[in-house]
Amino acid sequence: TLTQAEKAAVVAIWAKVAPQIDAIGAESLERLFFTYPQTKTYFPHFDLSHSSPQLRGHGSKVMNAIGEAVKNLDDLRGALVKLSELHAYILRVDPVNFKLLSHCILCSLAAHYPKDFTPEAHAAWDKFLSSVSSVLTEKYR
Ligand code: HNI
Repeated sequence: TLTQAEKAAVVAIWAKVAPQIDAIGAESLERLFFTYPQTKTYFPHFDLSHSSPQLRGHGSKVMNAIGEAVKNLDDLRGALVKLSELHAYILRVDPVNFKLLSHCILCSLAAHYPKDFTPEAHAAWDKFLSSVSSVLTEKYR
């Protein structure tokens, strides 16, 4: 669980991301597919070229879900239950990919908000994204 200070750090950066959900989401996915091309195998039905409508659309879905998680830091499991079932039972995404996506989200945050992305903010977001990933992958077990 996140400390009060970590929760505050997550919320503070989210306030900056919220108006830019599309851009940050699409960039994070683009980083994922470019850096770890094996992750593209989950999206054979998508046009994954730079800034395609599908990339932007999916990026904003993912970031909106992160936003829901930010609003429910004390009940991540409740906030993400539907997505957890979707990723486990229907999509069957290998859990390793969640670490890769989390890393790419961190890179986008660092690139867009360099002043805000202090070591403390980095650590808080890392912990937050790994909690989100744990919830989304726990149904596999
Ligand atoms: Ni994920 C669909 C959120 C990680 C592969 N994913 C979604 C949707 C959301 C979402 C929201 C849309 C659900 C809906 O339409 O009802 N995904 C998240 C979040 C994370 C995550 C918050 C982690 C932080 N997903 C991943 C990872 C992969 C992944 C790591 C694989 C590399 N997700 C998918 C696929 C779909 C998907 C595939 C379906 C896409 C489609 O529209 O066909």
